[in-house]
Amino acid sequence: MSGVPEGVPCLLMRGGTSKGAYFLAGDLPAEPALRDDLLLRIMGSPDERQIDGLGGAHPLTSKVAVVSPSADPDTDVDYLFLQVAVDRAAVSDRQNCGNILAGVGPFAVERGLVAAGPERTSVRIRMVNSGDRATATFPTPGGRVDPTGSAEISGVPGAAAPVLIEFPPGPRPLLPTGSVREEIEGVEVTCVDNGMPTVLIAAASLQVTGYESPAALEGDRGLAGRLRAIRLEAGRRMGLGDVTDTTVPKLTLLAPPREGGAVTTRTFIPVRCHPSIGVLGAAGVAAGLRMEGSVGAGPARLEPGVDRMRIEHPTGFLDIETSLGSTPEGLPSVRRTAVVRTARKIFDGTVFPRSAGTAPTHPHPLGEQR
Ligand code: NQM
Repeated sequence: MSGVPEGVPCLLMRGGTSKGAYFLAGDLPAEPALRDDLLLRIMGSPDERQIDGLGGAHPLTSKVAVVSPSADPDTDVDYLFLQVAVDRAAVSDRQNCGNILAGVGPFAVERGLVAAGPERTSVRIRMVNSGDRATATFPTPGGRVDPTGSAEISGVPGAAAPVLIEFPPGPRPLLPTGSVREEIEGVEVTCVDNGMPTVLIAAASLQVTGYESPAALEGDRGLAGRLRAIRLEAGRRMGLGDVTDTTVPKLTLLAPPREGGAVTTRTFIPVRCHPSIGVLGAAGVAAGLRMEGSVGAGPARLEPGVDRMRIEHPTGFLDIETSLGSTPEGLPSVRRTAVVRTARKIFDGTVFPRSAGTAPTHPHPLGEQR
């Protein structure tokens, strides 16, 4: 053996407001422990700067999609999302990612898993992490993925081709605790799961306005402690067990809109404050706002009879469509969710992982999931 590390075929893509490494499942080890070790070495973790890998030193740019043909006749491809921690040697499959999802359809066409239509292509995707499904539709003029277009999304400079993502109802209850509103640590919350377990909290009930910058909120140690305590208990009540080391549930602070939208948000993922908002996180907010009696119903300004709503976040807004129905027990359920994102292939090539057995000896001392 020469000791020269083997390269792995990889497509680096921006998906929505996130960026990640996309792989065909067949190009990675099938054994999860070996796969995760390889991904840590590819992304450059654990290291606050991820200087020796593809990762961008933030949870939103330390993401991986693993894609394969689907065995399910109702979907074309399986998409496994993996969150690679930045400053810890940890890879988690406990959450989905709706932003990285935006790149999965174009990736499937690029890699020949799905044949492109002459004008546009729809790819039916099974999200392996949660069992949820999505259909992504995007332009493929002349049978090729064309990322150019006029769709703009807040948090991404310029414009690109729209990727319409439609979600049918998922297999899990929208209200994992069975309640529209409950009290945790003396604070009223609504625990919701429209593809991403999320705890909704009125910003005012935590003595913040909800209009602070992410940096200001991240720097508020008192707030961080209260959010952590709420999250641990909410995770338990939502059936997620001990969530100390997991990235779900997320927490979203809500305040009345300031830019003509339906609500203002600040989302913790779960320690860092998101510079915008996750897609499935936004889907949870949108569903939560529509539920009578939820903590979102107070700050929300909704247009009656209109499925689309504008969710404001620190760098702009995200437009999302949702409609709700109800379960036979009379609890709210989701009929449909749809959102437009953009995605772009940045680099297609071979990535060379750091050699095995060369983990940094001085990772960031913070031992908690960020
Ligand atoms: O909620 C961040 C992101 C996400 C996830 C996170 C996402 C989603 O912005 O669907 O997109 O919540 O960790 O990529």
